[in-house]
Amino acid sequence: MQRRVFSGIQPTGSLHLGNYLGAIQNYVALQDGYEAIYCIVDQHALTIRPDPQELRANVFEAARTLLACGLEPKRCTVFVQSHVPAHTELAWILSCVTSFGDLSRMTQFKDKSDQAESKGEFVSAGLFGYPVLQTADIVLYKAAVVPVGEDQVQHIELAREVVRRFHTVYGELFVEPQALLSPAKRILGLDGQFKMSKSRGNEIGLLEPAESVKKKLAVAKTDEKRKRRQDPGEPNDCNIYSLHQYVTDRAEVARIETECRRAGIGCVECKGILGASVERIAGPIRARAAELDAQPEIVRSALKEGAVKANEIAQKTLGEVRERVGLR
Ligand code: AQP
Repeated sequence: MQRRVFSGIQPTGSLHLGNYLGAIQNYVALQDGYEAIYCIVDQHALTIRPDPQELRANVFEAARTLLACGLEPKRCTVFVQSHVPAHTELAWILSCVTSFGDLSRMTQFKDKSDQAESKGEFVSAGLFGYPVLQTADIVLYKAAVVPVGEDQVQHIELAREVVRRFHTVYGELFVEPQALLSPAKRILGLDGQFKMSKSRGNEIGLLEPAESVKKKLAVAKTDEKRKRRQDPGEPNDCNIYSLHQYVTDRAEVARIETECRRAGIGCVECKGILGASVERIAGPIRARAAELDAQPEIVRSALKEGAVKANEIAQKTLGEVRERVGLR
């Protein structure tokens, strides 16, 4: 049997360049050599209580974007989490072998609950239990490899711990998953301060028109010590330079590095080159997404077919789990 790869992506709005470089690029590459299973995790998205209409639209939007990025239903399984009920049942069972202390140490929960509390918003138990549902997502498919960005590594470590505890109590059954990081494991947002993310509003959208990306880049932070065009810059203190490393060709990146240090290139020109590099990646994705918009049945049938394949695997694993824990 081919080794399985699994990963999930939240339908919380338009996907961004951080999602693409940190995770989706790997999803596409891993379709070869693995049995690849990718999930649009709509139940995870409920932790931020989206508008129901918006959630429905975002599920379609995420599926369309993943296919536009190069996921091919013939080479992988793409499905929606809520179409496979086994995820939530297994999450409950696993929550009974998950340590409350371990969950309390999850930095993503701390960050997100702090952000919510600072705005006077409610923090749900669902947000706290998020990593248990994520563990269920992965182990249901006995996936060995999980392509993710760096922010998810702690959750995958927790998943490994939960699997070990389950095995100690009930005997070997699952595969201990391993995180797979891309070189772009933590893309900073255009504020140059926080991880690129939808909730911070510091993102370059994958389907964003080139003109809008250009406007965002124009006001994006660079090396703050470089005040005037004739001042030399320090590329290592510039987020625009850091983004170049993942999207611009190597010789051009080397030239930018040298020229920036001797004030041979200004920030405006440098941002222009970055905009063109982003467009080289995003342009074809946008074009393919527009084609899929005109043929929504391609997206819907991929998700339908994906749910059938995923349910088949998930039901088998859930049957084994029920047996082990005494639920039948
Ligand atoms: N900035 C990033 N750099 C590298 N990888 C990233 N990922 C996300 N942001 C970056 C990776 O993308 C995958 C899917 O992400 P997700 O759907 O789980 O959502 P997220 O990480 O919560 O994305 P956002 O935009 O940051 O959402 P909000 O604003 O809701 O917090 C994951 O593998 C993730 O690591």
